[in-house]
Amino acid sequence: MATLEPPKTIMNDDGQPNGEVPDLSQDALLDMYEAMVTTRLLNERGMKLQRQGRIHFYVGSMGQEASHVGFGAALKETDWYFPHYRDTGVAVLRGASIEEMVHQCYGTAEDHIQGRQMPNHYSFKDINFYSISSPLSTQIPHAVGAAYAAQIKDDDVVTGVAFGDGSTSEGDFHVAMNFAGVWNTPTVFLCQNNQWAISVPTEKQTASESFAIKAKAYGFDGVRVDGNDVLALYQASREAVEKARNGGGPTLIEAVTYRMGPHSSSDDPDRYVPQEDLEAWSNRDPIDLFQAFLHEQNHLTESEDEALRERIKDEIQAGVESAENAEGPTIDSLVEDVYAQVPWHLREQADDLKRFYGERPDMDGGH
Ligand SMILES: Cc1ncc(C[n+]2csc(CCOP(=O)(O)OP(=O)(O)O)c2C)c(N)n1
Ligand SMILES: [Mg+2]
Repeated sequence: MATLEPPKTIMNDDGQPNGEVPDLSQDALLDMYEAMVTTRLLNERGMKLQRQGRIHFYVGSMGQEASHVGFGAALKETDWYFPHYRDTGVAVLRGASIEEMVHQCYGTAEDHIQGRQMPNHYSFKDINFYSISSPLSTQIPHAVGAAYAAQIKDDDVVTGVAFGDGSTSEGDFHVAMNFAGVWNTPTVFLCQNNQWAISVPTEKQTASESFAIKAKAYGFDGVRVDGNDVLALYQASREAVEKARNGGGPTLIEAVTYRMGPHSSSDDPDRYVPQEDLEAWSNRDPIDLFQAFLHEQNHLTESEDEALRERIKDEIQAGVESAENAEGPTIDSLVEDVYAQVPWHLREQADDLKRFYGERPDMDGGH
């Protein structure tokens, strides 16, 4: 087996460029940084809220903020994004507000999906951010289908789709890769190889020498990129997105990264993640690298950085207060947003449920 080339990188361990830096305005760089920091801070607060019993689940992205933000930043706003469940940063980058995300985590009446999804499984149609899915890989054929539709309609749309290393073992991944290759669809695939699928390490996941190489079998290119280097991720994604937009077909990007937190709030990684691996990867924490780059290149001062973090924390706190004072979705909403006219048997069931809770006010079951 040929020796694997190291993943493409731009920043060294001190966040200083050792390669050509992509042409990005200061505003664009700072937007990416804000999205990464917001994701980390939401993650920290979300895990605490879950431990306090205030929300029932959280799936974080500690260590993977650069992987998805660098990728998302390379797409145009009119392109569609099909997220992995760790991709909070792309929703932020596309304009989702912290308040709406916190309401979603609580499943309030102000959550526009009305508590229909698990916490932080966002869905924002107005910003072309497709619904996050808990069942693995379902978004991958959807992204290829949407790209194929755009190709037929001659719409200027590229679809970007993200998933994990474990997700490549699902049939949906292979079906989607095959159709993308055959139809030459404008799709860019991002495999966030964080080395784990819950407690299953990558060596038990695949016998391939990398995840990127899987693209070869489907007739297109795969590239391995340092997933903790937001600039390298952006650069590789930019090239792939432009190629897709110009009719050059799909690309698979493997972001080589590490899951620095638990799989989710339901997991105890101390039982299987080697401490020394975690320590080694935390020396290339994606936020620390980008922070050092921005400071050194005079894009952000330490006090501006501090003020940014305080503002985000305040927004999260305001979101929590707003969500905790909001009503839950109404019982009627259970049946009213599926059919144009609610069928009689669903109306009857909703009325029964309202009567049930009406007689038991102590149960706080709905209104
Ligand atoms: C179809 C399906 N099978 C199994 C699961 C249970 N499950 C949830 S997350 C996960 C691991 C996914 O690993 P990976 O794709 O590497 O993503 P990561 O969590 O590491 O980001 C599994 C097996 C699921 N959600 N859906
Ligand atoms: Mg994984």
